[in-house]
Amino acid sequence: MFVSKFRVPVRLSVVCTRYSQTVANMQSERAMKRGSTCPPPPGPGKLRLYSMRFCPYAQRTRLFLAAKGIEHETININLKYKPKWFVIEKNPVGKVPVLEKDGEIVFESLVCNKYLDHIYPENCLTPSDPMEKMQQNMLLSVFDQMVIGQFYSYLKASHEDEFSAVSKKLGFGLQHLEKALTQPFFGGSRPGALDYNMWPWFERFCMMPNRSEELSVRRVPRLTAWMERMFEEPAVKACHMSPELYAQFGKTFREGNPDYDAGLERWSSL
Ligand SMILES: N[C@@H](CCC(=O)N[C@@H](CS)C(=O)NCC(=O)O)C(=O)O
Repeated sequence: MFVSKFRVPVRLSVVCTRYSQTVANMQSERAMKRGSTCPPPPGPGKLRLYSMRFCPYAQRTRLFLAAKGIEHETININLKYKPKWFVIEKNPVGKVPVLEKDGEIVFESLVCNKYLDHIYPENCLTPSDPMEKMQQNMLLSVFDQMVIGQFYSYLKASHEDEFSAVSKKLGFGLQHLEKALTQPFFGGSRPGALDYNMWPWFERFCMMPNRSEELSVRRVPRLTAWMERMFEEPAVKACHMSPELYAQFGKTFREGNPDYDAGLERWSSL
C-alpha cells in the first residue's frame, strides 16, 4: 500500500488538547453520553464544535478550524450511546460534526466548513474563482464516491477476490486524483478546502494492509508526494492521530463497543 513508506509520527491525543475545552464541565475530551446534561450554550460570539475524536468527517472541520486558527471549544459525543439532548437540540440526524455559535446550529461536515469560511473570511480555504470552485467540488464528488466507499469496503474485505476488486476501483479513483494534482496542493501552493476535506481518509490509509499493486507508490507518485507535504502542515499535525491509536479504536469499534476515549487514559489524572 502506498502509504507504507511514510513514517507516521506517533502522538497521543495530547495534540488535540491544544484546541480543547474552556467550559467547566469540559475539562477533558471524554465523550458525553446518554444521561448527560446538555451543556449551556457557548457564550456570545463563541464557537463550539460537537465532535468525535476518531470521526473523519469531524476531522474535516477540525482541520479547517486549525488551518484558519479559529478559537473554539469542543464537546465530544459518544455516538453509540448518544445523549438525548444532542439529537433533540443539535442534530436530528445524530451525527457529528456540528457547529454552534450565537444560537445557530450547523451540521454536515462540508456545510460546516463552508460556514466557517463564510463567517471567518480571513484565510479563506474555498477558492474564489467559480470554475476552480466547481472543479474542486467535482473532484470531491469523485473522492466521496470512488475513494471513501472503497476505503471502507477494503477494510471489510476478507477474500483475495474482494481485495482485488476493491483495489481496482480504489486505484481507479486515486488515478483520477493523481492526474488532477498539477500543483503542490489541490489548493495550489498551499492546502485549500479540497486538500483538508479529503485528508482524513488519506491519514487513515495507514490502516490498510499492503495488498495490491493498484495502490503502489509507483502508480500515484504525485499523490504520494502530496501526502508527504500534507503530513508537514501544522493543521494536519494538530489534528493527527497515530496509526496505533486508530488501531486501538478500530478494534473496539469492530467488537461493537467503540472506545471513544481511547488514548485519553494517560491524561485522565492531569
Ligand atoms: N455526511 C455527514 C457524515 C457524518 C458522519 O457519518 N459522522 C459519523 C461519525 S464518523 C456519525 O456521527 N455517526 C453517528 C450515527 O450515524 O449515528 C457529514 O459529512 O458530516
